[in-house]
Amino acid sequence: MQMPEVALESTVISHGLPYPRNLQLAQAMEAIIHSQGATPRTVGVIAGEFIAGLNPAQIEHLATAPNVRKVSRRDLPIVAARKEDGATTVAATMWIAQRVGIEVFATGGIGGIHRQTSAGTSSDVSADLQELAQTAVIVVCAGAKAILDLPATLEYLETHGVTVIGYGTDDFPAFYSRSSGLLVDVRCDSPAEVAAIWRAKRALGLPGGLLVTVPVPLDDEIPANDIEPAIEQAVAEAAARGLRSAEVTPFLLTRIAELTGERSLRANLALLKNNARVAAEIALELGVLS
Ligand code: PSU
Ligand code: MN
Repeated sequence: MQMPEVALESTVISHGLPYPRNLQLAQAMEAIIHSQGATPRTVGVIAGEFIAGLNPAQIEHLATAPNVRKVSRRDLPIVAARKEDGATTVAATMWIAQRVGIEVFATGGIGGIHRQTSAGTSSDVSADLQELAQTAVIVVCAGAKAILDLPATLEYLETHGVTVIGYGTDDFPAFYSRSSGLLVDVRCDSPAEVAAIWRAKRALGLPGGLLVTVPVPLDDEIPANDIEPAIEQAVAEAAARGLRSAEVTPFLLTRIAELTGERSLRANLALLKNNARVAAEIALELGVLS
């Protein structure tokens, strides 16, 4: 039997949360997975080497070092060739996890299709979506932030054959908020139900991953009406600055955290820990029959 393992990403550590909360969070997610009886494997790049299972010193390095490169799929050959350090996004973490045979991955929010600016500039589509279409890993997240165009993001996933599961919900969660007002494809209320859909997908020979969306815990939710003004302000500022490519998501995340203060940080930490727990339960379930 394969040891139940859960992959964790490192962009959220280097670029998604401020120090020292980022380091505490990375350690807390690992501890939760351990306490469930599974093994955490935080993924990142150290001196050009892809590592699934960073040691505590390496995690601390990615939490504290300035200018660690944000590594999505397109950056993998750059950091490998130049022997750089890197913090992996959902896309790059999935790719590395699949390579070493890890089937379950816990994160906060996936990237997606960005909202159009008022100037109508062309859309920015995260490589996370394409990775879900082609790489066989179960990604456990709290949906995606409403900084994105969520209807367009779900349409993309549908077009590319990515099944979207609501864990204990019929609604696609919007990260800080428990519902986006959009529906998921199917609701699962237990790890066994998720495992059954995963096994069926594999048995049918369908490529790609599975997206398991878990609403933020009730006590830490920020209602959509409370968060929307901060999102609109941040999106407008990003457009005004002419930000592009990989800069956009970290800017929006940082700005919303600044505009909403401790409240958004608390929601962010709560949902990440909750997702670690759910991912460990799914990994254990997969281990039972494999
Ligand atoms: N959304 C969040 N927090 C994050 C990210 C997204 O709420 O930390 C990070 C993840 O690592 C995700 C990446 O894979 O941003 C997406 O970046 P881009 O949109 O540039 O693909
Ligand atoms: Mn992008």
